[in-house]
Amino acid sequence: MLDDFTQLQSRYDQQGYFVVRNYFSDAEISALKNVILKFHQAWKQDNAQFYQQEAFNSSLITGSKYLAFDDRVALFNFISSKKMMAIIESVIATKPAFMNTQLFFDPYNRQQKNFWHRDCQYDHDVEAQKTVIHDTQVLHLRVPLFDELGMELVPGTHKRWDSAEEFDVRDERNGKLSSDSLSTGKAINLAAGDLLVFSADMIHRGLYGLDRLALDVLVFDSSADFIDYVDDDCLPDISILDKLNDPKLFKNTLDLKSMGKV
Ligand SMILES: O=C(O)CCC(=O)C(=O)O
Repeated sequence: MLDDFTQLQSRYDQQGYFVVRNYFSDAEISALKNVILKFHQAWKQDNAQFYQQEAFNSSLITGSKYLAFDDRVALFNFISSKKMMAIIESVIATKPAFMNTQLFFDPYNRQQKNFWHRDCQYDHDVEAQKTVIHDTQVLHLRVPLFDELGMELVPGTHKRWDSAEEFDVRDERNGKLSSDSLSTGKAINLAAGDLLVFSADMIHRGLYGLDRLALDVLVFDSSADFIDYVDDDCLPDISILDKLNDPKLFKNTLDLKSMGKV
């Protein structure tokens, strides 16, 4: 079921992503779904207008706003479970740190189109993007809760700049739209139980449809400068830490937070 971890690391290095098929059991997905659906219902109610107008994801799933204590414990334990940590550490061997979670769903408006992007484009202008894609990147671990069309990725773009075709589409230049197809795109269909790992800064887009619901866990290398992206409320407090089987992923983040405060 699980490849040799060194292979995963080299696949990630070369392609910017890998998929582990059938990694989670039905019981694991069902327990996770139980928690995530509670979040999603409460979030949709609270954000009805945003949800109906434009949303395709929510974030801060581990926070205290929508989930009760026991559900948060269950979610933190899933994120830092042996299976998740084995994959995370296969890519970030030293001190991986938890950043955030996002939940991807189909837009309410079925006409809404998906869009190619690199996550770094929302924080950096084009010249800076050319540089930061060569720095340490945030890792997305996508856990689909239902079978879904998945994601479309451009392999190798975690380490290289866009071709002219890719840049025109991603940046909507020369009459192109960010929802146009790319000849270099590779669709990765996903089933519940699969795990997709990809670099946030590679060129990618979600594939809408099938009423998807996918949990993305975002993790970074402690040596990189991402701590300001972490919301305090998404981290476990001491009473939750006490209940986690292996809290080090979160402790690494909390350590970085406390270093920033001295
Ligand atoms: O699934 C989507 O709609 C987009 C996913 C994405 O952009 C991401 O995970 O960074």
